[in-house]
Amino acid sequence: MHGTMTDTARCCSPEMVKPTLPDQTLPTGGNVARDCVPVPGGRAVLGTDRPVFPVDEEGPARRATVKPLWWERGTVSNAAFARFVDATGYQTEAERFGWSFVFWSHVPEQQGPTHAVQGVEWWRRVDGACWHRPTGPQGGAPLADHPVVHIAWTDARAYAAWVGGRLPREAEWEHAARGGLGDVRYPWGHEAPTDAGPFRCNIWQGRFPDHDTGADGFTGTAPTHSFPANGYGLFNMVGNIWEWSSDPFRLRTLKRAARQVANAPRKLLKGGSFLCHESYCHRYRIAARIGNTPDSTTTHTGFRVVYDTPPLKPDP
Ligand SMILES: [Cu+2]
Repeated sequence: MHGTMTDTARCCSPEMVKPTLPDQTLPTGGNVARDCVPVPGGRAVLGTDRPVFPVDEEGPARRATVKPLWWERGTVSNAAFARFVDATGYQTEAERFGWSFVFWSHVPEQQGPTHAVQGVEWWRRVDGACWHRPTGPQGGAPLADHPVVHIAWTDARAYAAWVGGRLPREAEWEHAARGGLGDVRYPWGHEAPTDAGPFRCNIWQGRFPDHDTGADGFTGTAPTHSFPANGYGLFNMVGNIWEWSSDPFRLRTLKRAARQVANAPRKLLKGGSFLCHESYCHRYRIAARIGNTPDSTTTHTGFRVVYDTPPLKPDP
């Protein structure tokens, strides 16, 4: 079930492999409020020569040509996703399968015992957890300005198509995250976050997975437009939630025995989440990367949309 999980410590992602569901036919031309900025193209830095998790193939640093794009400044919010669902009747994978993964300390007490995922016991399977009940049926509705979560890759792709955009590729994502600063480790530069601040992103403080002190203001998601934007005006490119990209996740260098599992079809995610901490899952770096099956949904997975042409203005 966990694939490459044993290769490196990861807060990151329990995996799901589920039967394929029929596609839902959706209209296009969806119209939601978008807060977009143009990001110039150029020769992007991709990866790093100082990898923390070489097994993830963070390195070596190389160059890729990236086109100019329009970027949503934040990840897709619950308010925007609700508008999509209202307009299309779309049902997310977590809703169709009836469950999703929730971080243990967010599961409401009334939920009762939950099934822990072996090896990453802080992840709990919660029946009825989905984007509009992010901690399960016993918990509340999500906050409108927070990122939508429990989103499968297929859900992200469906939303992006509806609004006339798409998911970014890895090179595009890293280029945008660096905000014009060159070969930097974080969207704000080289300085590593500490538990004492200054707080520039939403990650874990304290001892993972027992106690998040929330010193950065959050023990779960933060609003999509929180913390200072980077040089291109983009918010929360690292931390907060993992963001699906359009690229597949393939590891080239794994030993043959591991390859079969590790090369199961996966999609690449970028950015790290509110669960990442230097002590355990130091993946709130621009070059960090994980893969997960397109079916997998968790409380810390969502997405951001990019546009090849200037996006539509929303209806007043
Ligand atoms: Cu992590």
